[in-house]
Parts: sequence; C-alpha cells; structure tokens
Amino acid sequence: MAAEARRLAAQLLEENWRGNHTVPASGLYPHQWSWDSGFIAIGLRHVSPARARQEMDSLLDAQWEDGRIPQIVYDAEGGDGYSPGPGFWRSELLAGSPVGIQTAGLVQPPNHALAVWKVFQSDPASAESRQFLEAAFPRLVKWHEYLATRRTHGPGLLASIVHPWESGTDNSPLWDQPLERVPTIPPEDIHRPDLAHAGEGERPGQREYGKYYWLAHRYRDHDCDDRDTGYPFLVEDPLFNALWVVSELALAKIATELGLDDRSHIQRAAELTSALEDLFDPALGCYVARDVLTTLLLPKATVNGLAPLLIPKMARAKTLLRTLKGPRFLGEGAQLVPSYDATASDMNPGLYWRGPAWFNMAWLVIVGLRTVGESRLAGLLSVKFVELAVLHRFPEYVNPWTGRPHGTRDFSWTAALTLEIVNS
Ligand code: 9WN
Repeated sequence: MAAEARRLAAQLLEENWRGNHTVPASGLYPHQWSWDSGFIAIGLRHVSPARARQEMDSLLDAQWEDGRIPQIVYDAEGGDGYSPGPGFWRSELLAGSPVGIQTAGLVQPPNHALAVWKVFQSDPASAESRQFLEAAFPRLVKWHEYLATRRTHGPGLLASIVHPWESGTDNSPLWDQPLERVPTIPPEDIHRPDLAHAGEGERPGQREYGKYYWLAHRYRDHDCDDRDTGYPFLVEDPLFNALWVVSELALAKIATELGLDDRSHIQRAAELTSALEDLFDPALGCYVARDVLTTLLLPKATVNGLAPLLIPKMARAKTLLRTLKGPRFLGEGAQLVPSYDATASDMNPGLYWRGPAWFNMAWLVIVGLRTVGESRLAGLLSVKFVELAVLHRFPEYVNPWTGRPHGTRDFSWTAALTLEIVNS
C-alpha cells in the first residue's frame, strides 16, 4: 500500500507541476495558492528536494514590499479558469506589488516557515539547500513582520484576517456571524468557473460568493491597504494564529541553523501562544474565532479550534485531546476529523468546510497528536488518511463517516501529505 501510495502521489504531483510551482488541481485551481504550496512542498521534498525548493522560491518571489505573501500567484497558463483572476486584482497597478508577477491582494495562513524548514531538512548537506535557506529566511521574517505590524487589528497581538478566503477554511461556520453585516453583490454579476469542476452543493453558495466578492472589491478598491479603517470583516482565527506560532518556532530553528539569534522568534511564539488564550471557549473545549469589531467570541467548534495542539507544551493539550476524541469530532466513529462540530444541527458532511474532513487538517491533527505523544491515535488516523486518499484518487475532501469523496479529485496537497505520511 505504501509503495503504491508513493507512486501515485508522486505521479500526480508531476502532472500538476507547472515548471516552478504546483497547481492545487488542474481544473478547479489553475494557479499557485499560498498555503497549498506550503503543504505541497512538505510532501514534494520526499520526491524532489529541488522541486520543493522551487515551489517555495516561486511563492516567495511574489512577496509584496510590505511583506505579504499573496493568496494566489497567477499563472499565465491558468487563463480565465478561476475567478477572481488577475484582471480582478490588477495587482500590477498597486504600489509595492511584485514586478512582472500578478497576484491576489489577500493572504492565506502562514505555514511557510514550517515548510521551508522541512524542505531544508530533507537535503541539509547540499550547497543549494543552504542557499535556499539563507535566501528564504529574511523573506519569511518580513512576512511575519507584516502580520505583526499590519494585521494586528484586535485588542492584542493576534493577526486578523480581512476575508474568509484568508482563512483557507473559506466557508467555515465561524465566519457566518461576521458575514451577516457584509453587503452582497448580485449573483448575475459573479462569474463562477468553479462550478464546472465541482457540484454546486460542494462549493460555497451564491449568497456567500456575493459577500466574498463584496469584501474583495472593498479591499482592492482601497489599494489592499491594511491601514484602511471601517472594514466590515475583521476576525482572529485560531488556525491562522496557531500556524503563525508554529512557523515562528520554525524561524527560530532556521535562525539557529544559520548562526543567527533566535530569541525574538522564540519570544514572539510564546507571546502569541499566551494571546491565543483569549480565544479559548471552555464550554466547547476548544479555541474559537473572535470578531474583532464586536470583540465577541464566535462560539463554534471547528477543526480550526484544535490547531493549537500543534504548539509544543500547549497548556490545554489534554482538554483539546478530550474534545477531539469526543462527540464533536472523532467520537461517533469518524474516520478522519470533521471540519465542523458533529453535534451541531447545521453540520453537513458533504458541504465545503461545514462538516467534511479535509486532508490538510487531518495531517495537522496527526502532527498535533504526535506533538502531545498520542502516537497510537496518530497512527490510526494516518492509515485512514492514506487509504482514503489513494482509494478516491486524492480527493479535495471526504465525508468523515462514510469516506465518500467530494470536491475535485487529483488534489495536490492530498497527494503531497500522503507522501509526507508514508515517509514519516
Ligand atoms: C479560495 C486552493 C484553495 C485552498 C483553500 C480552499 C479553496 C479557494 C476557493 O481552494 O479556496 O482561496 O476557490 O474556494 O478553501 O484552502 O487554498 O486549493
């Protein structure tokens, strides 16, 4: 099984390779996506450390002057296959955008320093690998500075997202309440090429899309300037911020490897870990999001709220484990971790981020379980992961209970993280 999984996953990553990056899926997502590249590089390093380095380098080449790493780097070959495309963002007209590269203005969760550190570790002795690490380090520092200086809209140190697309968990019920106050754009004004590649019931609805577009227009029309005030959607997400902590710890390791001072990274990781405590919901037993505009917590149990399990020596690890094993997540016989509370009346096991199990989140939970010494459960989930990934041709997501596949197939991070699991 492991050998076959390796062969099929490597083959798919080859098919989705576009010369210096990997597209998430050739039909539905024909460009380079930010956090996808992080997950993809983590798996790709087992097949080709050189390609994994290129994956991260091409993403970092698209960094803006203010330090942001964009959500999407547009691929000239991708054409009109995805909306919003480069013509929507017109990034080339904005000050500080990368020269000769078209990108979105938004960002995605910061898994990049973690990915760069893992890619380096797969080939630590080569000169190319050291050069890669040396070149990536200042860019990653600048990216984290962007989060710390431009995105701390809330009362504390945590970074805020300005759009559900920035969460990577776009349609999560966590965003429902803040989206209530966002106006909408009529469906006839929105192009939906995505619906040609996945069923309507497997993608966000027209109502959500109307709001996503309204928010994207608002951000773009204010030159993607984070000093802009009066923004209707500002949210602190536990997943985004937990990945920031983990990446800050990876930066500390990179600094040490390069003979540099690691203290500022260790300190920021500790401060962010303390700040995350503001997002803990004792009744749900997990972390939740905070609406920065009302300062109220958004009390929904989602897989995002389990992500702090990834932080070493997490004070609440035992509570998170109990929640993970309980009825909201794995308790009722789920094969992989559902994205949303199984006990919630609006949970839907087939609908985009509102119940199904995603492979990147499953992998993060597996790593979190290993971090807290729960290797048995991590092993069981790993077996299921590989089985479902291979059986269904690397689907985007699955029903956590039946394993039924949904969304697109031949999805790159599912294949890449399969490689990471079978090689760990
Ligand atoms: C918007 C590419 C991306 C992932 C996200 C996933 C989905 C896009 C969309 O696909 O989002 O960025 O069109 O729905 O939610 O996590 O990065 O794979």
